Amino acid sequence: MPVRMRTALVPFAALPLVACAGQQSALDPQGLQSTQILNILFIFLGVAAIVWIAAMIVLAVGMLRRNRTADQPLALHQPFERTAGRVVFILGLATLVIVLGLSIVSYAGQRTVFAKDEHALTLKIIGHQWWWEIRYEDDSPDKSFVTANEIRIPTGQPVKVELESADVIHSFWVPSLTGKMDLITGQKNELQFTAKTAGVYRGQCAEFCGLQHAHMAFAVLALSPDEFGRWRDNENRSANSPTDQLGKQGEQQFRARGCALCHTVRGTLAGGQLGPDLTHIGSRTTVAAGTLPLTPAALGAWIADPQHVKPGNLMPKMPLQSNELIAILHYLEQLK
Ligand code: HEC
Ligand SMILES: [Cu+2]
Repeated sequence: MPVRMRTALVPFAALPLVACAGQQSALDPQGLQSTQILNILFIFLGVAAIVWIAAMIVLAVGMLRRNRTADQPLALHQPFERTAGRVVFILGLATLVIVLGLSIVSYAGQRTVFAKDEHALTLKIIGHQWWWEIRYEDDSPDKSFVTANEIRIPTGQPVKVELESADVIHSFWVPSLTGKMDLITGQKNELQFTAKTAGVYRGQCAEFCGLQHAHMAFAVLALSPDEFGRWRDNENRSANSPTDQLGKQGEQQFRARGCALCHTVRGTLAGGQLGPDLTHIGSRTTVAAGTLPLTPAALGAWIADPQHVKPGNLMPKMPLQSNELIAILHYLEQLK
Protein backbone atom coordinates (compact mmCIF):
# COMPACT_ATOMS: atom_id res chain seq x y z
CA MET A 1 0.00 0.00 0.00
CA PRO A 2 1.44 3.43 -0.89
CA VAL A 3 2.54 5.44 2.14
CA ARG A 4 0.04 8.22 1.44
CA MET A 5 -2.88 5.83 1.42
CA ARG A 6 -1.66 4.20 4.60
CA THR A 7 -1.42 7.61 6.27
CA ALA A 8 -4.94 8.45 5.16
CA LEU A 9 -6.19 5.27 6.78
CA VAL A 10 -4.68 6.03 10.19
CA PRO A 11 -7.73 7.89 11.55
CA PHE A 12 -9.84 4.83 10.87
CA ALA A 13 -7.73 2.89 13.35
CA ALA A 14 -9.73 4.71 16.01
CA LEU A 15 -12.98 3.25 14.74
CA PRO A 16 -12.90 0.13 16.95
CA LEU A 17 -13.27 2.52 19.90
CA VAL A 18 -16.74 3.35 18.67
CA ALA A 19 -17.67 -0.20 19.65
CA CYS A 20 -16.47 0.29 23.24
CA ALA A 21 -19.90 -0.27 24.70
CA GLY A 22 -21.52 -3.18 26.45
CA GLN A 23 -20.98 -5.54 29.34
CA GLN A 24 -17.40 -4.65 30.17
CA SER A 25 -16.45 -1.15 29.20
CA ALA A 26 -15.11 1.82 31.11
CA LEU A 27 -16.35 3.95 28.18
CA ASP A 28 -19.95 2.89 28.72
CA PRO A 29 -20.34 3.60 32.44
CA GLN A 30 -23.36 2.25 34.31
CA GLY A 31 -22.26 3.16 37.83
CA LEU A 32 -21.86 6.42 39.73
CA GLN A 33 -18.13 5.82 40.17
CA SER A 34 -17.38 4.76 36.60
CA THR A 35 -19.25 7.84 35.30
CA GLN A 36 -17.08 10.03 37.50
CA ILE A 37 -13.91 8.30 36.30
CA LEU A 38 -14.93 8.77 32.67
CA ASN A 39 -15.63 12.48 33.29
CA ILE A 40 -12.14 12.90 34.72
CA LEU A 41 -10.72 11.09 31.69
CA PHE A 42 -12.56 13.39 29.25
CA ILE A 43 -11.48 16.56 31.09
CA PHE A 44 -7.82 15.48 31.09
CA LEU A 45 -8.05 14.35 27.49
CA GLY A 46 -9.72 17.62 26.42
CA VAL A 47 -7.15 19.84 28.15
CA ALA A 48 -4.26 17.75 26.82
CA ALA A 49 -5.72 17.91 23.29
CA ILE A 50 -6.10 21.70 23.44
CA VAL A 51 -2.53 22.16 24.71
CA TRP A 52 -1.20 19.84 22.03
CA ILE A 53 -3.09 21.58 19.23
CA ALA A 54 -1.94 25.00 20.49
CA ALA A 55 1.69 23.81 20.57
CA MET A 56 1.37 22.45 17.01
CA ILE A 57 -0.09 25.74 15.77
CA VAL A 58 2.76 27.76 17.32
CA LEU A 59 5.25 25.36 15.77
CA ALA A 60 3.62 25.62 12.35
CA VAL A 61 3.52 29.42 12.49
CA GLY A 62 7.17 29.48 13.51
CA MET A 63 8.14 27.27 10.60
CA LEU A 64 6.14 29.23 8.03
CA ARG A 65 7.26 32.66 9.15
CA ARG A 66 10.89 31.93 9.71
CA ASN A 67 13.08 34.69 8.31
CA ARG A 68 15.74 33.10 6.11
CA THR A 69 17.21 36.32 4.80
CA ALA A 70 18.09 38.19 8.00
CA ASP A 71 21.68 39.42 7.63
CA GLN A 72 22.48 38.91 11.28
CA PRO A 73 20.33 36.04 12.46
CA LEU A 74 21.91 36.02 15.92
CA ALA A 75 21.44 39.73 16.67
CA LEU A 76 19.06 40.56 19.51
CA HIS A 77 16.08 42.82 18.95
CA GLN A 78 15.23 44.40 22.27
CA PRO A 79 11.48 44.98 21.71
CA PHE A 80 11.04 41.47 20.38
CA GLU A 81 12.98 40.00 23.33
CA ARG A 82 10.70 41.82 25.77
CA THR A 83 7.52 40.54 24.09
CA ALA A 84 8.94 37.03 23.97
CA GLY A 85 9.77 37.18 27.68
CA ARG A 86 6.22 38.23 28.47
CA VAL A 87 4.73 35.45 26.33
CA VAL A 88 6.92 32.85 28.05
CA PHE A 89 5.92 34.21 31.46
CA ILE A 90 2.21 34.10 30.61
CA LEU A 91 2.45 30.59 29.22
CA GLY A 92 4.37 29.47 32.31
CA LEU A 93 1.59 30.89 34.45
CA ALA A 94 -1.03 29.17 32.26
CA THR A 95 0.79 25.86 32.75
CA LEU A 96 0.67 26.35 36.49
CA VAL A 97 -3.05 27.16 36.37
CA ILE A 98 -3.78 24.13 34.16
CA VAL A 99 -1.83 21.73 36.39
CA LEU A 100 -3.49 23.13 39.50
CA GLY A 101 -6.92 22.94 37.83
CA LEU A 102 -6.39 19.32 36.81
CA SER A 103 -5.22 18.47 40.32
CA ILE A 104 -8.42 19.93 41.73
CA VAL A 105 -10.55 18.02 39.19
CA SER A 106 -8.71 14.82 40.06
CA TYR A 107 -9.01 15.39 43.81
CA ALA A 108 -12.73 16.20 43.62
CA GLY A 109 -13.35 13.17 41.39
CA GLN A 110 -11.51 10.84 43.76
CA ARG A 111 -13.56 12.09 46.67
CA THR A 112 -16.68 10.85 44.90
CA VAL A 113 -15.09 7.64 43.66
CA PHE A 114 -13.75 6.68 47.08
CA ALA A 115 -16.63 8.08 49.15
CA LYS A 116 -17.89 5.65 51.80
CA ASP A 117 -21.53 5.21 52.70
CA GLU A 118 -22.51 3.92 56.13
CA HIS A 119 -25.56 2.12 54.80
CA ALA A 120 -23.90 0.28 51.97
CA LEU A 121 -24.65 -3.38 51.32
CA THR A 122 -21.44 -5.08 52.41
CA LEU A 123 -19.92 -8.09 50.68
CA LYS A 124 -16.69 -9.86 51.40
CA ILE A 125 -14.87 -11.06 48.31
CA ILE A 126 -11.96 -13.45 48.51
CA GLY A 127 -9.81 -14.07 45.47
CA HIS A 128 -8.65 -17.65 44.84
CA GLN A 129 -6.60 -19.08 42.02
CA TRP A 130 -8.79 -18.85 39.85
CA TRP A 131 -12.23 -18.06 41.14
CA TRP A 132 -14.06 -15.60 43.38
CA GLU A 133 -15.59 -16.42 46.75
CA ILE A 134 -18.45 -14.04 47.50
CA ARG A 135 -19.71 -13.71 51.07
CA TYR A 136 -22.90 -11.84 51.85
CA GLU A 137 -22.56 -10.98 55.49
CA ASP A 138 -25.29 -9.81 57.80
CA ASP A 139 -25.44 -9.09 61.51
CA SER A 140 -27.67 -12.11 61.96
CA PRO A 141 -25.91 -15.26 60.79
CA ASP A 142 -29.09 -16.77 59.34
CA LYS A 143 -29.00 -14.03 56.74
CA SER A 144 -25.38 -14.63 55.76
CA PHE A 145 -24.46 -16.90 52.91
CA VAL A 146 -21.62 -17.72 50.55
CA THR A 147 -21.66 -17.99 46.79
CA ALA A 148 -19.10 -17.78 43.99
CA ASN A 149 -18.23 -16.05 40.74
CA GLU A 150 -21.43 -14.07 40.59
CA ILE A 151 -22.41 -10.95 42.48
CA ARG A 152 -26.00 -9.83 42.56
CA ILE A 153 -26.66 -6.32 43.78
CA PRO A 154 -29.63 -3.97 43.95
CA THR A 155 -29.56 -0.94 41.64
CA GLY A 156 -29.36 2.50 43.19
CA GLN A 157 -27.88 1.25 46.45
CA PRO A 158 -24.21 1.64 47.38
CA VAL A 159 -22.38 -1.67 47.59
CA LYS A 160 -19.19 -2.00 49.58
CA VAL A 161 -16.85 -4.87 48.78
CA GLU A 162 -14.17 -5.90 51.25
CA LEU A 163 -11.39 -7.53 49.29
CA GLU A 164 -8.97 -10.20 50.46
CA SER A 165 -6.97 -12.96 48.87
CA ALA A 166 -6.46 -16.60 49.79
CA ASP A 167 -3.24 -16.94 47.83
CA VAL A 168 -1.57 -14.47 45.44
CA ILE A 169 -2.46 -10.88 44.51
CA HIS A 170 -5.61 -10.53 42.41
CA SER A 171 -7.41 -7.41 41.27
CA PHE A 172 -11.14 -6.75 41.29
CA TRP A 173 -12.30 -4.87 38.22
CA VAL A 174 -15.76 -4.19 36.84
CA PRO A 175 -15.03 -1.45 34.28
CA SER A 176 -18.71 -0.62 33.75
CA LEU A 177 -19.15 0.15 37.46
CA THR A 178 -15.90 1.37 38.96
CA GLY A 179 -12.10 1.30 38.93
CA LYS A 180 -9.75 -1.47 40.06
CA MET A 181 -8.69 -2.57 43.51
CA ASP A 182 -6.18 -5.25 44.48
CA LEU A 183 -6.93 -8.28 46.65
CA ILE A 184 -3.94 -8.96 48.89
CA THR A 185 -3.37 -11.67 51.49
CA GLY A 186 -3.53 -10.35 55.04
CA GLN A 187 -4.84 -6.96 54.02
CA LYS A 188 -8.39 -5.75 53.75
CA ASN A 189 -8.99 -3.36 50.86
CA GLU A 190 -12.34 -1.75 50.26
CA LEU A 191 -14.15 -0.48 47.24
CA GLN A 192 -17.61 0.98 46.93
CA PHE A 193 -19.83 1.33 43.90
CA THR A 194 -23.44 2.00 42.94
CA ALA A 195 -25.04 0.58 39.82
CA LYS A 196 -27.35 3.10 38.17
CA THR A 197 -29.01 0.77 35.71
CA ALA A 198 -30.09 -2.85 35.92
CA GLY A 199 -28.04 -5.19 33.78
CA VAL A 200 -25.25 -7.74 33.67
CA TYR A 201 -21.73 -6.37 33.95
CA ARG A 202 -18.65 -8.47 33.43
CA GLY A 203 -15.78 -8.28 35.86
CA GLN A 204 -12.30 -9.64 35.38
CA CYS A 205 -9.24 -10.26 37.53
CA ALA A 206 -6.91 -7.47 36.48
CA GLU A 207 -3.66 -8.64 38.08
CA PHE A 208 -1.74 -11.54 36.53
CA CYS A 209 -2.21 -14.32 39.08
CA GLY A 210 -1.01 -17.47 37.36
CA LEU A 211 -1.84 -19.84 34.55
CA GLN A 212 -5.61 -19.33 34.43
CA HIS A 213 -5.64 -15.61 35.20
CA ALA A 214 -7.52 -14.93 31.97
CA HIS A 215 -10.25 -17.36 33.08
CA MET A 216 -10.87 -15.57 36.34
CA ALA A 217 -13.92 -13.53 35.47
CA PHE A 218 -17.20 -12.92 37.24
CA ALA A 219 -20.59 -11.43 36.57
CA VAL A 220 -22.25 -8.58 38.39
CA LEU A 221 -26.03 -8.74 38.03
CA ALA A 222 -27.64 -5.45 39.02
CA LEU A 223 -31.28 -6.16 39.84
CA SER A 224 -34.21 -4.04 40.94
CA PRO A 225 -34.34 -3.96 44.76
CA ASP A 226 -37.42 -6.27 44.77
CA GLU A 227 -35.80 -8.82 42.54
CA PHE A 228 -32.64 -8.63 44.60
CA GLY A 229 -34.64 -9.24 47.80
CA ARG A 230 -36.25 -12.34 46.31
CA TRP A 231 -32.90 -13.66 45.13
CA ARG A 232 -31.35 -13.03 48.53
CA ASP A 233 -34.17 -14.87 50.32
CA ASN A 234 -33.72 -17.85 48.06
CA GLU A 235 -29.94 -17.78 48.39
CA ASN A 236 -30.32 -17.78 52.19
CA ARG A 237 -32.08 -21.11 52.07
CA SER A 238 -30.26 -24.40 52.33
CA ALA A 239 -29.97 -26.46 49.17
CA ASN A 240 -33.04 -28.08 47.62
CA SER A 241 -33.26 -31.79 48.37
CA PRO A 242 -33.35 -33.82 45.18
CA THR A 243 -36.90 -34.73 44.22
CA ASP A 244 -36.31 -37.80 42.06
CA GLN A 245 -34.36 -41.04 42.18
CA LEU A 246 -31.61 -39.88 39.81
CA GLY A 247 -31.12 -36.71 41.82
CA LYS A 248 -30.85 -38.70 45.06
CA GLN A 249 -28.26 -40.95 43.44
CA GLY A 250 -26.44 -37.83 42.34
CA GLU A 251 -26.33 -36.48 45.85
CA GLN A 252 -24.87 -39.77 47.04
CA GLN A 253 -22.28 -39.85 44.27
CA PHE A 254 -21.39 -36.25 45.04
CA ARG A 255 -20.20 -37.46 48.43
CA ALA A 256 -18.93 -40.87 47.37
CA ARG A 257 -16.79 -39.46 44.55
CA GLY A 258 -15.10 -36.89 46.75
CA CYS A 259 -16.75 -33.73 45.44
CA ALA A 260 -17.97 -32.96 48.98
CA LEU A 261 -14.38 -32.79 50.23
CA CYS A 262 -13.88 -29.56 48.34
CA HIS A 263 -17.38 -28.18 47.88
CA THR A 264 -20.06 -27.06 50.31
CA VAL A 265 -23.74 -27.66 49.64
CA ARG A 266 -25.48 -26.05 52.61
CA GLY A 267 -27.96 -28.26 54.40
CA THR A 268 -26.18 -31.46 53.35
CA LEU A 269 -23.12 -33.30 54.60
CA ALA A 270 -21.01 -31.66 51.89
CA GLY A 271 -18.88 -29.08 53.67
CA GLY A 272 -15.61 -28.80 51.73
CA GLN A 273 -13.93 -25.40 51.66
CA LEU A 274 -11.40 -25.70 48.84
CA GLY A 275 -13.71 -24.95 45.94
CA PRO A 276 -16.74 -22.75 45.25
CA ASP A 277 -19.94 -23.15 47.31
CA LEU A 278 -22.40 -25.06 45.13
CA THR A 279 -25.57 -24.64 47.23
CA HIS A 280 -27.34 -22.75 44.44
CA ILE A 281 -25.09 -23.55 41.48
CA GLY A 282 -28.15 -24.29 39.31
CA SER A 283 -29.22 -20.65 39.40
CA ARG A 284 -25.86 -19.17 38.45
CA THR A 285 -25.06 -17.96 34.95
CA THR A 286 -21.54 -19.30 34.40
CA VAL A 287 -19.29 -22.23 35.22
CA ALA A 288 -15.73 -21.93 36.51
CA ALA A 289 -15.38 -18.16 36.92
CA GLY A 290 -16.98 -17.09 33.68
CA THR A 291 -15.16 -19.69 31.58
CA LEU A 292 -18.35 -21.32 30.24
CA PRO A 293 -22.02 -20.29 30.25
CA LEU A 294 -24.01 -22.42 32.67
CA THR A 295 -25.76 -24.98 30.46
CA PRO A 296 -26.21 -28.70 31.18
CA ALA A 297 -23.64 -29.48 28.46
CA ALA A 298 -21.05 -27.06 29.83
CA LEU A 299 -21.57 -28.20 33.41
CA GLY A 300 -21.22 -31.83 32.30
CA ALA A 301 -18.05 -31.03 30.32
CA TRP A 302 -16.59 -29.27 33.36
CA ILE A 303 -17.27 -32.11 35.79
CA ALA A 304 -16.08 -34.75 33.31
CA ASP A 305 -12.75 -33.03 32.73
CA PRO A 306 -12.11 -29.66 34.41
CA GLN A 307 -8.45 -29.84 33.37
CA HIS A 308 -9.43 -29.82 29.72
CA VAL A 309 -11.65 -26.76 30.13
CA LYS A 310 -9.27 -24.81 32.36
CA PRO A 311 -5.82 -26.46 32.41
CA GLY A 312 -3.96 -26.19 35.69
CA ASN A 313 -6.99 -25.22 37.78
CA LEU A 314 -7.24 -26.70 41.27
CA MET A 315 -10.12 -29.10 40.62
CA PRO A 316 -8.68 -32.48 39.63
CA LYS A 317 -10.19 -34.66 36.94
CA MET A 318 -12.25 -37.28 38.79
CA PRO A 319 -12.59 -40.71 37.21
CA LEU A 320 -16.38 -40.92 36.89
CA GLN A 321 -18.54 -43.57 35.17
CA SER A 322 -20.95 -42.00 32.72
CA ASN A 323 -23.98 -42.95 34.84
CA GLU A 324 -22.32 -41.32 37.88
CA LEU A 325 -21.63 -38.18 35.88
CA ILE A 326 -25.24 -38.04 34.67
CA ALA A 327 -26.57 -38.46 38.21
CA ILE A 328 -24.27 -35.77 39.67
CA LEU A 329 -25.14 -33.41 36.84
CA HIS A 330 -28.84 -33.98 37.40
CA TYR A 331 -28.38 -33.32 41.11
CA LEU A 332 -26.43 -30.08 40.60
CA GLU A 333 -28.97 -28.75 38.09
CA GLN A 334 -31.65 -29.00 40.78
CA LEU A 335 -29.66 -26.83 43.17
CA LYS A 336 -31.43 -23.63 42.21
C1 HEC B 1 -9.63 -31.00 45.21
C2 HEC B 1 -10.82 -30.22 45.35
C3 HEC B 1 -11.99 -30.44 44.41
C4 HEC B 1 -12.68 -31.60 44.19
C5 HEC B 1 -12.40 -32.98 44.72
C6 HEC B 1 -13.77 -31.24 43.30
N1 HEC B 1 -13.72 -29.91 43.02
FE1 HEC B 1 -15.09 -28.88 41.93
N2 HEC B 1 -13.91 -27.22 42.06
C7 HEC B 1 -12.77 -27.12 42.79
C8 HEC B 1 -12.17 -25.83 42.55
C9 HEC B 1 -10.88 -25.31 43.13
C10 HEC B 1 -13.03 -25.18 41.63
C11 HEC B 1 -12.81 -23.80 41.01
C12 HEC B 1 -12.03 -23.96 39.74
C13 HEC B 1 -11.82 -22.69 38.99
O1 HEC B 1 -12.81 -22.12 38.53
O2 HEC B 1 -10.65 -22.29 38.84
C14 HEC B 1 -14.12 -26.07 41.36
C15 HEC B 1 -15.22 -25.74 40.56
C16 HEC B 1 -16.33 -26.55 40.42
C17 HEC B 1 -17.55 -26.15 39.77
C18 HEC B 1 -17.85 -24.77 39.16
C19 HEC B 1 -18.34 -23.84 40.22
C20 HEC B 1 -18.62 -22.45 39.76
O3 HEC B 1 -18.99 -21.61 40.59
O4 HEC B 1 -18.47 -22.13 38.59
C21 HEC B 1 -18.41 -27.21 39.84
C22 HEC B 1 -19.82 -27.28 39.30
C23 HEC B 1 -17.70 -28.27 40.51
N3 HEC B 1 -16.45 -27.83 40.87
C24 HEC B 1 -18.23 -29.53 40.75
C25 HEC B 1 -17.49 -30.59 41.29
C26 HEC B 1 -17.95 -31.96 41.30
C27 HEC B 1 -19.28 -32.43 40.76
C28 HEC B 1 -16.94 -32.69 41.86
C29 HEC B 1 -16.90 -34.20 42.07
C30 HEC B 1 -16.97 -35.00 40.88
C31 HEC B 1 -15.89 -31.77 42.22
N4 HEC B 1 -16.24 -30.52 41.84
C32 HEC B 1 -14.71 -32.14 42.84
C33 HEC B 1 -12.23 -28.06 43.63
C34 HEC B 1 -12.65 -29.38 43.68
CU1 LIG C 1 -6.53 -13.33 39.66
